[in-house]
Amino acid sequence: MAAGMETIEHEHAAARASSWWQTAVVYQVYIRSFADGNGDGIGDIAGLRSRLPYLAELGVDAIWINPWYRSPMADAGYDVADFRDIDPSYGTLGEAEALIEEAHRLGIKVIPDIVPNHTSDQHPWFRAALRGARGARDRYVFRPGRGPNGELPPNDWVSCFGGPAWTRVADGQWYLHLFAPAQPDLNWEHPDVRREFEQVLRFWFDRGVDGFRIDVAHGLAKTPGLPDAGTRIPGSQHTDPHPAWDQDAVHAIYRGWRAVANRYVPERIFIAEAWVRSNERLARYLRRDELHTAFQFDFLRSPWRADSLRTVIADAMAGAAAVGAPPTWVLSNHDVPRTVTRYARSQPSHLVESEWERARWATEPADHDTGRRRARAAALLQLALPGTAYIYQGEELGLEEVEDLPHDVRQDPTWVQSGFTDVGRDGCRVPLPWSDCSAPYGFSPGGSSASPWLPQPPHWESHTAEVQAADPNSFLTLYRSAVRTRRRLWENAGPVEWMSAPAGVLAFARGGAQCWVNTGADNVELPANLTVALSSTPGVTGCVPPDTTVWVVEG
Ligand code: TEU
Ligand code: CA
Repeated sequence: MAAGMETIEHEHAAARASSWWQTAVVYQVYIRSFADGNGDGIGDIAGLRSRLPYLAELGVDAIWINPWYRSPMADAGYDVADFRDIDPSYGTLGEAEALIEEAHRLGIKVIPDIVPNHTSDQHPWFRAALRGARGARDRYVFRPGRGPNGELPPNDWVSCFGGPAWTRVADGQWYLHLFAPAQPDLNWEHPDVRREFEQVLRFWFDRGVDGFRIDVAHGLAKTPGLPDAGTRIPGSQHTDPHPAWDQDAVHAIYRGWRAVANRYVPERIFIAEAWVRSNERLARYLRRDELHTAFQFDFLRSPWRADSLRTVIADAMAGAAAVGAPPTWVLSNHDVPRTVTRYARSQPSHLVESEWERARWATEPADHDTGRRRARAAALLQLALPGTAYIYQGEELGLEEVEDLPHDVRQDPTWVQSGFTDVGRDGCRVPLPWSDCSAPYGFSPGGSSASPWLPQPPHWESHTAEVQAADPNSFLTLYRSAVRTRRRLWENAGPVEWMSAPAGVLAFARGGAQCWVNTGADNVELPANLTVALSSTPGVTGCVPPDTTVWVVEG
């Protein structure tokens, strides 16, 4: 067990002045698709452990691991049946403890995902609720239906995956699920729920984890009385107020969590996944007695256009600064189409509410060469900004969204729940290519008979980590150099100072270095006194070509 049980209240300001998480590069491990240690075609802890040296070489400060708890996998592990155990397909609790230790030895912090909005329908609490055990339904959101025989759902809320957010059980009551029917929402007004999650936090903090990414952090508290949402659907959570999202009552929960975290040394931190409608709303989660950081998703919703990117970056920095939190920069994750593919098509003129849906259904052919050039440039932009940067596994290999998965292999519940109209998120979850000339590309150990749980495209032969490690101009080599150079040029370089730049170009200085981003169609000359320290396009000096970012220093 890790040290840290003594009661130490942090001097908050002092902690903020010097903490690793304020400038961290965090790598997102989608465990199911990262590396398979036992040859069953499913990524696992043993596989992750064997690839820790790769992550150390990449130079990341921490890993965020998507849910690894015991789960029937109705939503890839976001349906948790036991928060205190590892799913057998991923390994054992002992293996998780060994992984945490070994990552720490390599200087990598470990941040699991916690899922407090809902449980699995196989969780003992929900099974008790279905049996009608006394008081058990109060831990969830059960209600009688509307209509003469209660045959209509209690309100008009819609599930994020499609269809009504309510399912009727045998005795006629309905329960709420903002996601899949196998993910019943918890009732956070119930003291059992609060107590249980604070204990789960302690369970993992005692095993040495460095923090948690909080799933659907904006969803836990619902407006009392569960009023109709009107025409607003949960999918529009990004813009409109909705009785299920971002309710003020959620903040008391996080004040309780922060008090739990504050009792540990070294510091334990929280990252909120909160889709809220403004930077002002997001900042409320980051008040000094609440969470440490929160994802800011406008960066990934921005088209590849200098004016839009500049607005998004400036707003995100101002929002975070208002509460003294570091800004966070995300280009993609396991829920949205991969960056290369978003940038591979014509770019809309402004921020897109549902950028990923647009990309999923775009009929325009994808130009992956352009997408890759822009994704490389975006990576250097991301890594030059103050605050924390998140790299979703495979981004460092320049992988594209797999848009042509056969329908019969799709696993995301979105596909079925949308009535087969939304292909969902499987295309960004395809197992990583590590080595070799054919599938499974080293994802599973040699001689394994099982295929990867989603099929990998044949051309990934030229995108393996092995091929890229040997190529000085590869994506992987760029990321490795960028993460290292970031420490030297940007880590404590101070605030962004915008510079005037031609249309289509974004330029700023931080400390003694400058970052120039050209989203336009023409070469842009660099002032003669500047030397290129790193460029997203190989072999650049003296100018910034289209779809290129350069890091420059004087002299
Ligand atoms: O996602 C929360 C969320 O709001 C998603 O609906 C997101 O908007 C959508 O995936 C975009 O297509 C989190 C997890 O990241 C996701 O993987 C889970 O499915 C979901 O919670 C339920 O736990
Ligand atoms: Ca496995």
